[in-house]
Amino acid sequence: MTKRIAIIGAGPSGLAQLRAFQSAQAKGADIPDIVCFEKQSDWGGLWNYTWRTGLDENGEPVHGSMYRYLWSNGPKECLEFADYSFEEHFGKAIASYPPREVLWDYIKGRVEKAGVRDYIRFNTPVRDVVFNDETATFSITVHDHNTDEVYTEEFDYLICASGHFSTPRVPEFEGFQKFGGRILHAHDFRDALEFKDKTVLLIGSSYSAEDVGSQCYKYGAKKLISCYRTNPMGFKWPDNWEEKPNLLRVDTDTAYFADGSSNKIDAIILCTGYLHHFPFLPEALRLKTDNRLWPLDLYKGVVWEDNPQMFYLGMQDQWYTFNMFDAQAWYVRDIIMGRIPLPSKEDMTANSMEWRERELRQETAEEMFTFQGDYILELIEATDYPTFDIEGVRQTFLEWKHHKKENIMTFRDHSYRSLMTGTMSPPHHTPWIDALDDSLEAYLSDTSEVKKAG
Ligand code: FAD
Ligand code: NA7
Repeated sequence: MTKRIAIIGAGPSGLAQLRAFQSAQAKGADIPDIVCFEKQSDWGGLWNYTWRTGLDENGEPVHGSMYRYLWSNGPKECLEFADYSFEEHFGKAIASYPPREVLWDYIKGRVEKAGVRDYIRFNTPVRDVVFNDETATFSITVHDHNTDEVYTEEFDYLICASGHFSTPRVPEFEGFQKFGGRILHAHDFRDALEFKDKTVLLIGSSYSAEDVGSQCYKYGAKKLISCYRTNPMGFKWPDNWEEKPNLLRVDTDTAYFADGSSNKIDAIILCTGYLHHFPFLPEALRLKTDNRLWPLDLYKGVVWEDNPQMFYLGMQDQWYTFNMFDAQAWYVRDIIMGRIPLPSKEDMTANSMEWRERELRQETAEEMFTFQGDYILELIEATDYPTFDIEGVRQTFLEWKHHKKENIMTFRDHSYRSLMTGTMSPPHHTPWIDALDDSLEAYLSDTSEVKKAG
């Protein structure tokens, strides 16, 4: 009988899995039955923007953590699909740091071309998973919000691609109960205009603090204060942005920091990261990890070692994104299709431990993206995913890091060469700081947003 596969999530990872199977089918292979359950009403995962926060129209926790005006935080050349270039999608070369809507369009373009939408059951969150030892199958219970029906189906394989930047980590600081302004997590941040003319405190020193703060600066915040627990971000900030050590407490309108300083503030944005959260999984199948390059219990970063009928995609901290999800999806496909044999559980765990030990030795950003690049290369060498110039991507990451260090407010004005087509990206028509319209139309047009003098 044809094997059945369930995929949880139609974000970039789940879509990579659909495309991987479709590509095998296009080359003449028989593929299993596939059902992809997606909680949202459309595909694209985090890239499918929503204005909603809290609960969605069905009472489900809102998945989206992306905000208006979000532009890619790394060069698009580092995430380009090896089987579908930006040039193929847009019919021309485009600049290197596209806004969210442009990247969403690109993600959709590949899967529309592949014709895989019919595999997806939208508005259908997975509620519960049970593995039956006697039948070696998964009973997966879902809630179809289209018909308001809860039902259960049986599957031979389960691929969890539900993302891990959606459930916020929300620490509490002394005085939060009495603070008079707004306190929110970056997960609920949507429109930077809300903070125009305000003094905003950002807690955290990673990507969200850097980018949410930059959005607020761009759209007219009066002052920004970011504070760190371990290390400062250390960029050359604009004059109205101060970086301080950790927050000790707040009162109704003032924040007090570990260096003894204090500041009046209007709002607090917790940029304190996300939890790997799988409320639908039983203990025996549940990945437990923080946001890092090598979570344990996953052979080759994808196979659940305790039960190799279960896989996870995209659960690592991400330097590489779309092309890493592809590498993983092609690898998982080939295990399921019997093209890649799995070693014993002991050998899988031993292999994972070697990667973990190497991970623990990584200190610099350069070492970390080299580590992830080596991992991806190992996966793609085992499948027919088109190989690409990982060393070239590493060089692009290096340039990106350098450009950020030079000027955090202008790094998005730089251009890089595509590692897939060899084409140099053109500069964008408007410097990022002046480009207030983040729509696809504005980005792809030739019209500058900067008014010419006179
Ligand atoms: P997601 O995109 O999170 O998709 C997971 C999908 O699973 C969602 O559609 C969700 O609805 C669905 N789902 C979850 N639970 C269930 C359930 N129980 N049942 C059914 N469906 C479920 N990456 C970049 O490359 N460049 C960037 O500039 C960039 N910016 C980012 C900015 C922010 C604010 C965040 C949070 C992330 C950013 N990322 C960026 C990283 C991002 O994680 C990846 O680009 C990508 O979206 C991950 O894809 P995914 O499919 O693994 O997860
Ligand atoms: P990250 O990269 O996981 O970073 C979380 C940050 O939050 C990090 O600086 C942490 O400091 C800080 N943190 C966590 N808990 C606390 C507490 N209790 N107090 C102070 N600071 C804390 O998450 P991001 O949201 O920035 O980025 C996630 C993705 O979103 C990323 O891939 C982007 O593409 C967008 P630490 O250094 O651990 O001391």
